[in-house]
Amino acid sequence: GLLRIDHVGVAVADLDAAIEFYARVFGMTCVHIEENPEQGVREAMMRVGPTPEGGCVQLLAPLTPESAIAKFLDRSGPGVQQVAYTVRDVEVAAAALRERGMRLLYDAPRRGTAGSRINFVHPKDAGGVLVELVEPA
Ligand code: MC0
Repeated sequence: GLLRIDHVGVAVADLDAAIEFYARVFGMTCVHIEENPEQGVREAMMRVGPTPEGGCVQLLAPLTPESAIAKFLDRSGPGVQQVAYTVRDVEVAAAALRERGMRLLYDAPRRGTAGSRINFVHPKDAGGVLVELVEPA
């Protein structure tokens, strides 16, 4: 099952400007920056509060015009793009959700932030929310 909220993903056009904004306005701390070419993103993890228990906002900027984030920005503008949940085993969690009628985007997990293994539930099956499953490294 789902263990906790891992992060909330927010699509942004300019990653550096968004990092500065979340730090200055909300007092969040940038704890990780990574480029993920397979996902077409440059992303930053912004920790909420002083300890990891506070969770993270993940800022997502597009690497290419064809990427999922570029498409999202074109269609919807900046804003919440996904809600991600931590799971112990992404394949087990994906199988359980498939059994409940959800379409998973990938047959096999792909690589996410910091060596995690990830999959997604199609937003059309989850009430308009792109749901990500994250098995941390
Ligand atoms: C699209 N739709 C969304 C949505 N994206 N609804 C809610 N949240 C989103 N993020 C809606 C569209 O408005 C459309 O609705 C319908 O879904 C189908 O759209 P589509 O044109 O068929 O599909 P696309 O091309 O927009 O793709 C959507 C899809 C794609 C979710 C399949 O974005 C995708 O593959 N996402 C998974 C990968 C990803 O998001 N990577 C970036 C984060 P209507 O009503 O108009 O039909 S990388 C990441 O998250 C990693 C680094 C990590 O955390 O570790």
